[in-house]
Amino acid sequence: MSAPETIRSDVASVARTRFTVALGDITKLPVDAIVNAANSSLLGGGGVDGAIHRAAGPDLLAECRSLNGCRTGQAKITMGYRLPARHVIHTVGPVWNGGDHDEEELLAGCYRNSLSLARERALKTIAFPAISTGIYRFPAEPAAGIAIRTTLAESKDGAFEEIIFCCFGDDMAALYDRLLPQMLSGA
Ligand code: AR6
Repeated sequence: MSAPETIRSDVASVARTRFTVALGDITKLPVDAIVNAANSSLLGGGGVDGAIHRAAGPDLLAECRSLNGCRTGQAKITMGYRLPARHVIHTVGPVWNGGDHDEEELLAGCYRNSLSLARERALKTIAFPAISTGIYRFPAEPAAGIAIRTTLAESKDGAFEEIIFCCFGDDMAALYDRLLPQMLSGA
């Protein structure tokens, strides 16, 4: 997988899964599925959700209308339409509200349920944005820890070839570049 507008570093592999950090726009990635940090309406919004709907075109919104929304921590799948990605997995992260409202478990659910849909469809290459860390204000470091821990646990069966953490800024990419080797070396 490669894309002109992303910079990637190959960080580590566990079993048959390669874990990669990408810096740039997730809508440019030609993977089996990109994950959308959506809201419970699934009808679009700002941030990465807005970017994905703009790049995919109106057919994505039409399919999303048929899904009857999505609960926080859950995930639903659509086609990718004009995106280079074949599918979009829409998940709804928790709004950060101090940390004692099940935010961590709900965020882990986003990663777990997204990968569960990918596994059901035999999708092998999956790119995640840093779910909940923008408009929903989840602190970046604990969010990255949850993302890595949960995706690692879900890939132990070798179902995925590549899991990409697509970071939309240097600070987020540096955080994943630091945490990934640390956390994967203990795996
Ligand atoms: N590619 C990759 N990552 C991106 C992109 C992009 N094109 N654009 C933003 N990010 P956010 P949330 C990063 O706010 O916090 C929407 O309105 C961004 O820098 O997109 O889960 C939805 O409809 C941040 O690190 O999602 C919901 O209402 C990460 O993606 C709400 O925002 C997530 O930021 C969801 O908020």
